[in-house]
Amino acid sequence: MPHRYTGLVEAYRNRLPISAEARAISLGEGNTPLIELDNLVRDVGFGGRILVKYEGLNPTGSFKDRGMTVAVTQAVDEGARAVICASTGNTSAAAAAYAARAGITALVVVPDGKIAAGKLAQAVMHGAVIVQIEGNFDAGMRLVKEVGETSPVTIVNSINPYRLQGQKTAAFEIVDALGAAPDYHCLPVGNAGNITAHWIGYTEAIGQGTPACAFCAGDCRAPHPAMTDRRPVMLGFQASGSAPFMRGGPVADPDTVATAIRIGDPQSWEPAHVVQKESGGWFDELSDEEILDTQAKLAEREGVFCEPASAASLAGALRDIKRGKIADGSTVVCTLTGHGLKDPEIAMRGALDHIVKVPAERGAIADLLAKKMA
Ligand code: AN7
Repeated sequence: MPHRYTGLVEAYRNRLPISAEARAISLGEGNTPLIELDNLVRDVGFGGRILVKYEGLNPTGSFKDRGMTVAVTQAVDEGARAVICASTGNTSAAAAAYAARAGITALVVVPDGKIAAGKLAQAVMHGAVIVQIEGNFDAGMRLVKEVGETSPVTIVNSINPYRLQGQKTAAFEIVDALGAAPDYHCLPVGNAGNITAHWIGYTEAIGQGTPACAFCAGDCRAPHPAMTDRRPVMLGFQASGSAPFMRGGPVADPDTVATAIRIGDPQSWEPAHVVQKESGGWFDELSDEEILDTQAKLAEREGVFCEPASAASLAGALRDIKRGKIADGSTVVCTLTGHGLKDPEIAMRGALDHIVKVPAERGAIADLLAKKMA
């Protein structure tokens, strides 16, 4: 039987609060690979498994597509003609693409500078109205909420509960792929929408509802058959210069090389604490240097290229394995939230050290190869 994968809304319609008649606005998102990190596990001498959920392989290159297909499908079903978001980059890329697909307007509010080139390029190409404000993500978010109260436009940031519903499907895919939930699940944390969405997904996967879910609020009236009998310990990692969960409150002027998670006032503050408490997990922070080192190590040792923010999940996991906070023998899943090509400037910083200039002669290249193989 021919089978064309047509995205999350079709794949999980019976687990999403979307009407049976709603036309799915999809780009074939989801169904991303769960890659086993054999080399790195050997390098660090870990007796368990580390797998990365490579969300950078979604259509616009980040996990935001999971949330956006559901949020835009619902918005269009309700008759919306425009969507709006504040964004550090990936949400705006996804909103722009799905709005283009639906034939509606996307207005994206981005911080002044500090947005990765690839993400801005996407918003431009998909024809979004791009508004650059004199302020950071948090200021943009406040502005978008105000506009949403008075103008006929649907907010597609993760405060839109349909976003988290779409993003919960990543947990379903992981449980499907492993046959059970992993022992630990590590994510980079900005607004904390994604870690909350994963917890909703894992909780539904054991046949229950969760207080973090805006639809069932812990009292799921239509529980689905359990797919697994346990949930992972959830670990959330922030960049040190932008770590409100570590400081115990908002950070006024967040700064990090991982611009995707340059967020000082997380929108899912309370739900994320529910996740931490219910799962027995923790938050922690990583320096920019640790984040970039891990991004490079993953690319060099495993052939997997993620953007800086995404590397925070693996950097945290590797450190907690080393410290013994993650038990040896465990199965650990790290979400790689975005593709490395999103932020070419970061990747190219070290390029001059990597590129060797030689005359266009066979001998020069043969010499180089011989040196490398020696
Ligand atoms: C690559 O695009 O908030 O904790 O405006 O792009 O759910 O916020 C991006 C967030 C992690 C954090 N990794 O997820 C935006 C935006 C990447 C991201 C996060 C983001 P949340």
